[in-house]
Amino acid sequence: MSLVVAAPMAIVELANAQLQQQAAAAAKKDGGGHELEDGAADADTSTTMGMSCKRSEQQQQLVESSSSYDYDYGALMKGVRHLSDSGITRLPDRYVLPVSDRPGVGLIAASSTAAAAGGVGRVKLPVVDLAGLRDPSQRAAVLATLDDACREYGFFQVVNHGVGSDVSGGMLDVARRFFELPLAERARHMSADVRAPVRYGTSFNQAKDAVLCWRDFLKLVCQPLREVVPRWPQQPADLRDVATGYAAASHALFMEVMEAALEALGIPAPAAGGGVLGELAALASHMMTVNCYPACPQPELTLGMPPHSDYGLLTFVLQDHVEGLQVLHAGRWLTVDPVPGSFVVNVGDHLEIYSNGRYKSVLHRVRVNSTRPRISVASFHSLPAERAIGPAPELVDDEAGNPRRYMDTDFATFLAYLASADGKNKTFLQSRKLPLHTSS
Ligand SMILES: O=C(O)CCC(=O)C(=O)O
Repeated sequence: MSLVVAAPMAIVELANAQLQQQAAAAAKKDGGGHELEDGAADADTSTTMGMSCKRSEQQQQLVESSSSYDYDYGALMKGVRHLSDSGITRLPDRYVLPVSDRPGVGLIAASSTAAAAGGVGRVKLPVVDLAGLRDPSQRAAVLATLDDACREYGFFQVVNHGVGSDVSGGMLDVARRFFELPLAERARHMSADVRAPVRYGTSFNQAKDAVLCWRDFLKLVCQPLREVVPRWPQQPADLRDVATGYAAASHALFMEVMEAALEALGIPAPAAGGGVLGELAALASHMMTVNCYPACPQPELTLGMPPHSDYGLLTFVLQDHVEGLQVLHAGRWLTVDPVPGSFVVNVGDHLEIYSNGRYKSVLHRVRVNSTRPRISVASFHSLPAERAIGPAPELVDDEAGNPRRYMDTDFATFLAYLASADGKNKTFLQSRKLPLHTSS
């Protein structure tokens, strides 16, 4: 990555860019005595270096000494919406990050840097205009923007995409109403099985996080859509209809942007039904995570989600009007300005591997705030889990100085990484990198 922040993005804040290290020993049982799959909670969508949210020895002692804010683990597994609704005014110890991992670290330095760079406290991600992409006279220019964004930031926003506000607004609305349901109704969907078509839970990886994150989630497997929908929640009564429409729209958008990304990478368009696009049209993996970040009594001490990258090809994030998503760029955490009606799109680990490192799967995290609850819907798109992904042959050329940079990867490799010692010290992507024999 370049060490200079390029023009389209304004710097919002400088936070510590260090990744957190391995969490303390995984909790094997939740409060209700249910067995939890080790490392499974977010294995379907995201990867951190180790499982972040390390607890310092001092914090551990605090927890063990049972302060009044050290809630029982089982109670915390009811989630942060439950805690927030109970009117707490202090963050339970279990959510307090070590000082060096807190979101405000480096803020003062960031403000002055932002001022020097003319930043106004908001980040505008590069804009990919799909109306332009659909216009033959503008397509090349839009592809160039997409290519730059994926190389430099790994993030961009998509506008003029044609997904109606009834579809995306409806999705955000039904998501909000889901988290307003009584806890007993939401809790019906708790599951330790990562392959379950529906899973409700809390934190990032509730089976492993030593420090919990201020997030509740609902994960919906979206492929094959017709088969999985009957297993989705029946409450709110319109959830299945609304989420089905949204999932179909998200998949169509993904296919269009993926086609553009392959063209921008210079990978020749295959005959109909061929190539990666043909495979994706026949069978893709698609998971939707609905995130709920309630107002938090002490947001400066915790995160809604720790630094992580996404496992698939592309992720599409729909967010309400409340900011919170931060992207790591050139060692700085940049807060994404939620542009109404747009989707924030990011490159996942699979696309970094497939592009042989030309496109970047970058770390991102979520901050929370003390007054406004936030809802986001992240749609993770990729090839089927068992399909091994390696660099596209068109992008590997030893003689031109483009050696193969990554090993082949599939979901089994990912699970093995989570269980291995490597998971303590490297990101998943780092673990898939081949040693290069040149200085580059
Ligand atoms: O809430 C957001 O804006 C981002 C969500 C995210 O990064 C995720 O679900 O992996």
